[in-house]
Amino acid sequence: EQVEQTYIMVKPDGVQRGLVGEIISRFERKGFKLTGLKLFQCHKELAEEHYKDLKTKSFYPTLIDYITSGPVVCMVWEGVGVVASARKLIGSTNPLQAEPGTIRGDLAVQTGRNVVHGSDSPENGKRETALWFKEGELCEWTPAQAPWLME
Ligand code: YYY
Ligand code: MG
Repeated sequence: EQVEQTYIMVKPDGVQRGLVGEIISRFERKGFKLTGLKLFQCHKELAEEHYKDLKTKSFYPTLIDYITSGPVVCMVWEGVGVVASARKLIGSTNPLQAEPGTIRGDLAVQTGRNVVHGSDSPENGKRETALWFKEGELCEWTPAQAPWLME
């Protein structure tokens, strides 16, 4: 049982629509540990590096415009199995296909406005955390609830 990190981001539409608290709350209630959190205006170079695997896709330019169009909320969540579990909480990329109960299934309708990002592998969790956060911005701590979440 390996502790993983995942990079979660409320995208500009989620911030503009006032969904920050709702989205954070879902990860918090699940029982994962928050180790990084900030409101941030993303610049183009960072957006391009974050989404570099999608560079050849037709939607890439509009994706970069969207992600840089307003502030985002950057988060790092830690826990056993957090990467895959966070992807489940987020739901499918296309919100119309995302299950009810997931963030995208409950709160979004279009792929190009799907309110939240989550890393797709433990390696990308580390890569994206290092990309969006400086070392001093992350907190190592033990939540008071820890012994009540994991035996
Ligand atoms: O990891 P996830 O966000 O669910 O999807 P990705 O395939 O990594 O694509 C990243 C991002 O790109 C997606 O959240 C919306 C956007 N996008 C798009 O605008 N149109 C597509 N056909 C596919 C993805
Ligand atoms: Mg992805």
